[in-house]
Amino acid sequence: MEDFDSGAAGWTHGGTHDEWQVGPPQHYSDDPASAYSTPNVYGIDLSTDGAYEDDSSQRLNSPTIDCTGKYGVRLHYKRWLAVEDGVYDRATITVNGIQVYVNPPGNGENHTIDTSWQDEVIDISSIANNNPTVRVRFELASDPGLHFGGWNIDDFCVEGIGGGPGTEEIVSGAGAGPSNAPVVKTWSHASRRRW
Ligand SMILES: [Ca+2]
Ligand SMILES: [Ca+2]
Ligand SMILES: [Ca+2]
Repeated sequence: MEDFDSGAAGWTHGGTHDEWQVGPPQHYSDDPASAYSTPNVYGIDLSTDGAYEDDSSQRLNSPTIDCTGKYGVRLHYKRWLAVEDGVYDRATITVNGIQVYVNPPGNGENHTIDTSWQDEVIDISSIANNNPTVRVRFELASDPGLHFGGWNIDDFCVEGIGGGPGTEEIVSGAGAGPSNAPVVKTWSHASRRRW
């Protein structure tokens, strides 16, 4: 797990009007008053006015994560996100270039404004299972008007199971096996590994 509290080794960011930074959020704009795990988060503009800029296109890239031998792989992280309707501003997560999250398009009045830390779990098994090079990207693209606090990310984790003896719980369904066919697969908390 990466809690960003000792920095963010291997993470990179860039883009237009890039304001991604590691540090403590300061309740500017729609940002939280404190990190989920203190002191730090990785977020967009923690220290000036809190809000992302208009006409920005900025991304945060995880290090390469080795999921060799792992199945049922999930992205699990803490989210505090504030973004205008998706028809105007888009907050996305991609894994190896494949979109796995986008904020709802809304109707101009349904902004996504978190007011507490959200525990987010996203099934990325179809992309990440047994994949030695998994890269996660958080991105925000904004239009010329109206802006909010943007992404705040904490306790980032890609988790899966390595299989092996001694596990009992049965999971079946898409993503549970290499072929994505429904299969019986051992699964237990004891076998879940975080890295
Ligand atoms: Ca933290
Ligand atoms: Ca906007
Ligand atoms: Ca912010």
